[in-house]
Amino acid sequence: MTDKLYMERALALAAQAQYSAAPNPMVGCVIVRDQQIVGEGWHRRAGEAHAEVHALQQAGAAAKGATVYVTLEPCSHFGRTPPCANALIEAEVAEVVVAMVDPNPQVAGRGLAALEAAGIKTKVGVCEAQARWLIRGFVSRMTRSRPWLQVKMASSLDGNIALANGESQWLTGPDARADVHRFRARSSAVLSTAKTVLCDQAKLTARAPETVQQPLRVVLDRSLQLTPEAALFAQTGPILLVHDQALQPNAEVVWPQHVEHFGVAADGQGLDLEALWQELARREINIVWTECGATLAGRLIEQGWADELIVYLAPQVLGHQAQSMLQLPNYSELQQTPKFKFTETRLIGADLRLIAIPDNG
Ligand code: AOF
Ligand code: ZN
Repeated sequence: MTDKLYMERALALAAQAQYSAAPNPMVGCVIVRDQQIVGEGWHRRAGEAHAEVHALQQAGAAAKGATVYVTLEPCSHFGRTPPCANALIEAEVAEVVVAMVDPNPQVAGRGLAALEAAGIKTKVGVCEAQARWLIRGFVSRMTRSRPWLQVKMASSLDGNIALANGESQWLTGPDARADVHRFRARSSAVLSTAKTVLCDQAKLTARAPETVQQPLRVVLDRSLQLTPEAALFAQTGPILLVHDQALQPNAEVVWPQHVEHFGVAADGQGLDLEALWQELARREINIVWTECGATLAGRLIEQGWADELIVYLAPQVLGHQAQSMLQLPNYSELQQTPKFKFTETRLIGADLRLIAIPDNG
């Protein structure tokens, strides 16, 4: 097998932790000796052993002189666990092939340097694009100090989300809705607005059977409209209500323990989202999954915050009098409109799921 095939196996192992690794990155490791896989491992969750440790354990004495494939540069720091670079050196492996350098400033090349200093051969960049995409939330938080923002939309084939009278449930089928719950479960936070929460009686929890960690629920409630009676609060699990810092939450209202208020500046555009992203990154949120109406979705796209669009298209048409899925300015030239490129198309039950990322030319 080639480097690429072993690394693809390591990536598949890493992805096993897609519901549990956050805030840590998903990492997979394969140890190969004489063209045989002698050890495999992946990092299950923060605080537990790293991928390399599991793989080394499985390989035992066979690790000596072996080639190690890891989807992320082995760590060099004492975090919640000791450095993997040291463990690899002690096991006397011959070569370490990594998909990408760790963007964590505590590591950032030091793991590879330590291996090389110990006489271990290193190679970087095998399946790098796949590895980066797999841990795009972690990379975003480490390199941009903000989470990776996914914006979910569900519409009719002609891009509408509701009839003129507001009827909208349900456009997409049960498979698409189950798919949404898996996305929620893979994210660290679910973002919505007070309006959506009130209109849809949304709970914003992840209800997929795969769920290991409930995402933080973040609701933009600029003018403090929400009251503790909303369906959202019936479910325990942390909630962050973001409001205009010029307003004070009513001190007489008793909120459940799991609800926290967070004030940011606000102007004609709305709440200061940059301040929110920073706060979410501080709370180690890697991926934010957004489910909201046309106004916030339009703003996130218009202002360039949306890193990934996930669009479910239902096979029905609502017509030009229905409500569009996005509120955007009245552009006068096509050149001004936000552009994307499709990265994936897939049937989910009877609906079509499109994934697109910004195409900034
Ligand atoms: C690796 N292998 O499997 C993972 C790595 O708090 P800790 O000790 O778990 O360290 C977390 C950091 O270690 C994380 O931010 C990232 O830089 C790196 N993750 N490194 O060698 C692994 N999960
Ligand atoms: Zn490590």
